[in-house]
Amino acid sequence: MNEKPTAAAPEGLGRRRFLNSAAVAGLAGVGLAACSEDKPAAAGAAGTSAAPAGASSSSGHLKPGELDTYYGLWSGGHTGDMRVLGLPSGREITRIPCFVPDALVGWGITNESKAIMGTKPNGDLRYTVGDTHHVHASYKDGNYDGRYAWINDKINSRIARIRLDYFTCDKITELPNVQGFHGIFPDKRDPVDPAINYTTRVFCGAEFHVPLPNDGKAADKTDAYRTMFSCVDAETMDVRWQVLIDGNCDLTATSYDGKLAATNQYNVEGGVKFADMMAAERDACLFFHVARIEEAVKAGKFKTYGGSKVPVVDGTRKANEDPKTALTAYISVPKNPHGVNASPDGKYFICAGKLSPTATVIELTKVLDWFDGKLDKVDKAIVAEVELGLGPLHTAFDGRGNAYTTLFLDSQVVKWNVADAIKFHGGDKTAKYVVDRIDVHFQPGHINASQSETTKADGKYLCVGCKFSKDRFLPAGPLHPENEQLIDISGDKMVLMADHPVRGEPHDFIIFKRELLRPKMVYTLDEFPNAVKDPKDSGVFRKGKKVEVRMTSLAPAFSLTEFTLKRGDEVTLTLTNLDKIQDLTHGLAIPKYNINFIVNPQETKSVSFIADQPGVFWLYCTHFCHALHLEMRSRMIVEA
Ligand code: RUQ
Ligand code: CUA
Ligand code: CA
Repeated sequence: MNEKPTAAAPEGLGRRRFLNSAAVAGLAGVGLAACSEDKPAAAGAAGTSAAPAGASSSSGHLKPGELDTYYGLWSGGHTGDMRVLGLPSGREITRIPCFVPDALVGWGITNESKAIMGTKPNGDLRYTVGDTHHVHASYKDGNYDGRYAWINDKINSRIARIRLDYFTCDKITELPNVQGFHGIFPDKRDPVDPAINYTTRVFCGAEFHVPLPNDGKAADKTDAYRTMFSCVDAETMDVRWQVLIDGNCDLTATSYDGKLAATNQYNVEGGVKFADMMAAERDACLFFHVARIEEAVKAGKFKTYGGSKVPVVDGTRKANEDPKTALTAYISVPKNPHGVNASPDGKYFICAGKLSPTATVIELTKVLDWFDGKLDKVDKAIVAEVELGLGPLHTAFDGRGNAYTTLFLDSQVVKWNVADAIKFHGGDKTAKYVVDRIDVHFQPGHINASQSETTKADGKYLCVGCKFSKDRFLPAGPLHPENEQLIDISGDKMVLMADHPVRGEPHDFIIFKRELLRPKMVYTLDEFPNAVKDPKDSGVFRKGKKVEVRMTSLAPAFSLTEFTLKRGDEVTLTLTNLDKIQDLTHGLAIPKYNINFIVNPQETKSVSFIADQPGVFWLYCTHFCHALHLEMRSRMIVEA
């Protein structure tokens, strides 16, 4: 077990070698300590293998052993998690639980995950449902920097942060004063300090307007309902400030210079009934002047609402009519728009019309001109409003000047050229801005292209999230999967490459080059203050009724073969996995105590429970780790 990884046998093979030789060693009764000489892999899967840099065929099908060239981060929808895909194959590699418990990793079971998810005073989880829609990652110099991704929970207005080194959720923040938190986008740099060329804020738009405070006393006063746009600190995950607005927020976009954020609005009417929300012919794309908002907060020009201490500035139309002091600008766009996306050249935001067959192109320098008093009407920042087809929703980009918009009602993707659309809108009716159309199956919502909303948009792959799959897959009962379709956009014509069923229901996703991530494949013990660093530190430590059980795992054994508790003990069990080899994960289940979780190499987790059921309980390893995996058990005795 002391051979060093070679180029021909990359570190990723550590576990296979381990399994082969450790099985023999284990069966022969030889100790396994030598295995820890196997070097933990530092930089992991991305880019270390000899896999060719492309799909083997136009279907996106990769040969066995070939690695994908792109990562995809997908929202899981109401499974409340984030999914990690490899592209172009479309293979799902893992799911990262954040808002909803997960029985594999023990998310919502372990003390560490419960602390992130949030608990009630009795220790139970505060929420066990979630509805994730939008995933976005942190930026540096206009491209993803591999630090973080963020994802929203629409149901309980929470934002989760995923560390992209370990692919785990490390913080969750609940936004105050709002409901229906939907759009999310990190800033791409600081609006004033040029040295800060990376993400420090995440903007969050909330859809539903509610009475403020929402205490059940003012449900009838619907014209006093408001929603807010929130700014969350990327590092601390505290809510820095909020903006009170008219209308609602739907999706969110940010400019490459850090100066502007925007949200599209489908309900400027402020309707609380279905028909009221579609009354107006035009709604809005609402812009936020980030630097001015932060100045206003600094100057104390804010209020607070309910029990929250978060400063709230006034971004309503009435309070922001003077461009020289305005914090916000409402640009009129038709009708119930959905989606606002930033073009990779940094020039435009594009709103899709949904109930209007158009897309509206807004030039950002002109929006800034309005704020500077150099443009008399902010609506003059609209440089194109062109027909695309029925039900336009979301837009992606190829970095060659083309936009790709989903047409929900037409079940199509339309490829159109932004510069030609602007020419056409400007009066040149010979400008043919529609380049291509392709049928998709069926009713597409989200769309994204490889590297789309970065300065490195590369125009290779386009993925379309089709909301209905009808007859595209084997029938499997009334719940149909959705259909994620992959399209090759490297040529003039779009080419459909593959259908992929996914369990409901992903919304948005991002696709980026695998080189941008350097995941760590093994933890370090020091990351866990409660680690049990040596099997000799294992044992049962009692202080009255409070009992700590500390143990380690090292294939194929737990450090405690048995331990004894008394009925009624308040137990905290801490488990550190001392195995150092990549992919050597153990699980720990406690029958009848509703406990299961895994520990990855060098990881520590803990669970707390009351030993209220007397008897003998076989704790066992739930994650296949070794030829003697079945034998990997510990006997928990709870005395009556
Ligand atoms: S929304 S189908 Cu939740 Cu992203 Cu547009
Ligand atoms: Cu340890 Cu299976
Ligand atoms: Ca409307």
